[in-house]
Amino acid sequence: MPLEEPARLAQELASHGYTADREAITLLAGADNPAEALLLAVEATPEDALKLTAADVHDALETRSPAAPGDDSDHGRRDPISSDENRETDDDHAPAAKAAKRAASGAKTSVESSTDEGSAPSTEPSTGDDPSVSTGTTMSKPAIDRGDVPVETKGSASGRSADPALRSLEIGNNMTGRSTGTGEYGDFVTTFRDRYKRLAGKLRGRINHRNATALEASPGGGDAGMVGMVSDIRSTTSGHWLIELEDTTGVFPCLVMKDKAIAGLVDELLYDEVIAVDGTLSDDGSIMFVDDLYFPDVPRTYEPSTADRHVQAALISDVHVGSQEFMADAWNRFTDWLHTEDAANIEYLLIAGDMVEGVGVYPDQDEELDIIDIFDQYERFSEYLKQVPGDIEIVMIPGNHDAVRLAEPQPGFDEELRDIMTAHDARIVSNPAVVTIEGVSILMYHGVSLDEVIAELPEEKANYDEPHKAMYQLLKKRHVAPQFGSHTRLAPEEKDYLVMDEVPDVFHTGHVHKLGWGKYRNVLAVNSGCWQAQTDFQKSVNIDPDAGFAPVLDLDTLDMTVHKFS
Ligand code: D5M
Ligand code: FE
Ligand code: ZN
Repeated sequence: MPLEEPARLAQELASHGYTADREAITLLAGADNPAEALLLAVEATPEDALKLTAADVHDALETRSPAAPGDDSDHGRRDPISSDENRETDDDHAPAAKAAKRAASGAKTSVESSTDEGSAPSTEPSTGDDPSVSTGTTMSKPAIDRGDVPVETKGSASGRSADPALRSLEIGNNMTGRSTGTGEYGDFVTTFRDRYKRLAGKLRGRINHRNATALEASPGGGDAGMVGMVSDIRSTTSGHWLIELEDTTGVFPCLVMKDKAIAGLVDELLYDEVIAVDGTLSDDGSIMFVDDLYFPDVPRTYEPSTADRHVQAALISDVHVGSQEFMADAWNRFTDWLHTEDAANIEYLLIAGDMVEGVGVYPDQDEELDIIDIFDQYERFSEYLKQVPGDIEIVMIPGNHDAVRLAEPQPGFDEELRDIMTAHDARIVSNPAVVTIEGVSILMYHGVSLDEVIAELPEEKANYDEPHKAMYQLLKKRHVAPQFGSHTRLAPEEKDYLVMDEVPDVFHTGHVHKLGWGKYRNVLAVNSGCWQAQTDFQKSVNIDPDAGFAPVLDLDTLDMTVHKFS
């Protein structure tokens, strides 16, 4: 059998409009005549089905063999849940129904693979002690040498047959369908009050604080502390820093002297983030001299959760289908690889925005479009997505190139777009959203604020070559986009969905098209690169994208391996 048979079969199935479980592909690949088997399976599968399961293939092949029973008795042999119930349908997004379906297909899968139970999953990537993860600076990129990909045989199937019943995936902070904002000024006040309330709550216990009005009324001298939102930062003529902090009662000026150790923290500050300061009041009580400055931050002792079994998630973003620079070859290699034994433990695929190139996102962007209609772009994206094994759970959030509002939080795609992308029954959720997979919470955020953080902060604290460092800043501020106005747009909602209420175990962003990861107080920050080669604009500003990489996260250890497909 040719080496790429499984991948070729997956593509062939995609051209017929089906995705397929890996096991279904393996069964086809193991048939005497895979091409013929594929046609039989396609014929035997109802047109409204979106995914071919191992049971479908089994049925199709069995039905044909002389000894095979007829349709009815065939059903009797199978799992009690009929294949029709087991299929993914357009209108069936209810989690319970989905869980039931997955459990059902899990039951089938285990039946199908029972013959090769003994084979061990021997080809999983060895990432257990990848030192690059903790340093966050070097990359381990085991280049995919397609010659090394083991030939798929029927016998190897069980090693990578996942039991969907073991899976769990929950979505939090999803504001899709919950937008309340009208864009009025009053809405912004509501959002900022909520931001203040929630972030101040994380800081109050750390200092002895008074509100702005109380500070103003105090006679002066003595210790003072305040929790506030940064409303202004100015340097004084003598080089000190004047920070205006605002709370729900007013604004109070706080002075950070340039010779203080904490003066170095001032250039990490962004407008509208919430901090606490501690110090003394001036004799006349008009200003506070700051001795200490605190961010809501991640506790130093934070212990992330891990999955109970060896299972992996691929974290990608910025696919940019529709752009002339979309790297179809790299994408094809990636999805081919997902069908191999090497990728057997990858049961989840997270896509952090910019599925398509979009239209009118930047001036002159249309000159580099391959597909000019936005819906056609999503149609094509959906075709590319079908190459992903049907038994991988997909979660996606929008980015600034996607066809949803630009202002954040961005709701998940509307019905029209969802209808285009039904093949995988992907979870389509808001930007940002928290995805908890088998106990591991992953904060997904597209990352537009990274441009803002990188522009505002000193090079060593945030830069495009180490995007994870800019992510550390966001973790420290416990907010994905504190400052808005130049790159980031804010949509005022009743609640500030951009606040990180809980510390995530993993923080996944994209947008800057650079690959970088590292740990900040045990939280893994991953910026996942892109699938788009350098655009003319990027060339003009010297952005050298990391295109065609797939970072793969071990959910049981939170170690990362990066695979290269470009
Ligand atoms: O963002 C990709 C990266 O490139 C991100 O850092 C913004 C930057 N970028 C790309 N094109 C432009 C233009 N035309 N102006 C400003 N910044 C740009 P993405 O969201 O994929 O475009
Ligand atoms: Fe992008
Ligand atoms: Zn983007």
